[in-house]
Amino acid sequence: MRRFNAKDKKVTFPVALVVSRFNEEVTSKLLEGAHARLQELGFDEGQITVVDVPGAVEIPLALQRLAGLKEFDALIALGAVIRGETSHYDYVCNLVSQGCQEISLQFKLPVIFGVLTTENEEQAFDRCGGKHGHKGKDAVDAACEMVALLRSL
Ligand code: INI
Repeated sequence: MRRFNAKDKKVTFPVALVVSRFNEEVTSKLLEGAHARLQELGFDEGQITVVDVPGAVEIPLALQRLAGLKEFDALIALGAVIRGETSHYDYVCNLVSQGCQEISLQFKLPVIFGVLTTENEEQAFDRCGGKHGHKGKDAVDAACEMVALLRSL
């Protein structure tokens, strides 16, 4: 049997994070945690690019542009879609999730989905440094694992 597992491989590489401003109290925490984790893992600032977009719907286009530059080994999408009272939620979730997946497959590049999709703000805060961990940090770990995995496959 051959098995590939890159979970604990140490790698650093050029990475870009696309961060949406909608629900900024949450997305700024996602970015803060992601950046702290990158630093912990030994990335230097020159390897890290951050691009701000207005909302989650705009994330895929920015990812597509970045992927086309061929400068990055992984891209990370950070955003927060919170249901609140509107059916807009479902459209936004579908557009951003499908868009991220399309870019990943189109460019054969890890595109990590660090976009929270929650019923309310409390659930969102629980997931960016609260009782349900930190999805910004997790996104960085997933990016590292996927880059190392693709290098080994
Ligand atoms: N964008 C988000 O990132 N999160 C949301 O919760 C959200 N809601 O609920 O509407 C949201 N909407 C804006 C959207 O992403 C676009 O920026 C906008 O529609 C312009 O294209």
